[in-house]
Amino acid sequence: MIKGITILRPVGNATEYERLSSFFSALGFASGSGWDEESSRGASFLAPLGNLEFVQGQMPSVASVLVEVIQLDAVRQAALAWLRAQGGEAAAQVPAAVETDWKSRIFTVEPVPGHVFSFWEWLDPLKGKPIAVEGDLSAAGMRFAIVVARWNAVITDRLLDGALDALLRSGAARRHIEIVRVPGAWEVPSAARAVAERVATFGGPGAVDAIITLGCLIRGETAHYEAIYNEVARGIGQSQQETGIPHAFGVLTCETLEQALNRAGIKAGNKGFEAAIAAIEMVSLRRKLTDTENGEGA
Ligand code: DLZ
Repeated sequence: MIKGITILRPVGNATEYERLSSFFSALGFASGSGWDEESSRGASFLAPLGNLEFVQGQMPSVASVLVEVIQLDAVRQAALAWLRAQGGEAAAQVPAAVETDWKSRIFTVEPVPGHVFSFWEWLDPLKGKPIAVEGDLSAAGMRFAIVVARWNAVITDRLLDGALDALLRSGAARRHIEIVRVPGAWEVPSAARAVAERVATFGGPGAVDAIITLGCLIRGETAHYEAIYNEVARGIGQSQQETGIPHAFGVLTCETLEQALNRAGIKAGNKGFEAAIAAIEMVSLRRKLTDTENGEGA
């Protein structure tokens, strides 16, 4: 019946409110819905897990709000960068992470006077991790097809570069990557389907472990944009579901060319790279889930 815990922290004024919100956003917290009413407002920040701890005896010398993270050093760098952007002597305000007596590392930061937070991570990265079956990120021995649309080639060529980079750097052999070019996003599902069905039809040669689909639809330049992208997404999803071959979705749907460029390696990562990584993970996961010989899977 319990759903979650909310810790309310009164803030002195609007500046502090904005600064704390900005700090927590900069560290990657997801925003909750919050509220904004006449007499008060609330900025909410979510974490996937929460707990309330009562401590008897000596309190650990940490802030009363403890945030568990992975990649503590990266979080500290993000905190430093945020403080630097605010001006002031940032480094002095964020002491280096130190080891605790509970097998973890921790640093404490006070982004706004009176609001102290401690960020920490387990020394053993597996500690506290929920037990789960997960795919690995090694592509060695895996076979892939990349189905890529020529339309908006300035974008899709970058997506293709990103996907190849991810596959090759993860250990895939170049000869195990087939590139299939199609006119536009509209043609991606049927080509992907043809490749996926080779597995069932021919078995060995030509069979691939996963398909990476790449394309770019730009609303401003695409007639019936919604209709097209719905069909493209549906067709790729259907091919995946009906053939059982993982299909990674790297078809961008963007408002503008600038947004598309940002998602093709300029500012917001390269979605081709991300799709290829997802494909590798899904092949590995599928193998684990269906590997009955080694006691995993069904
Ligand atoms: C026709 C068209 C248009 C207007 N816009 C795009 C687009 O933004 N991205 C894309 O990948 N393809 C586009 N196409 C081409 C269609 O996907 C398809 O190739 C043609 O309609 C031929 O069937």
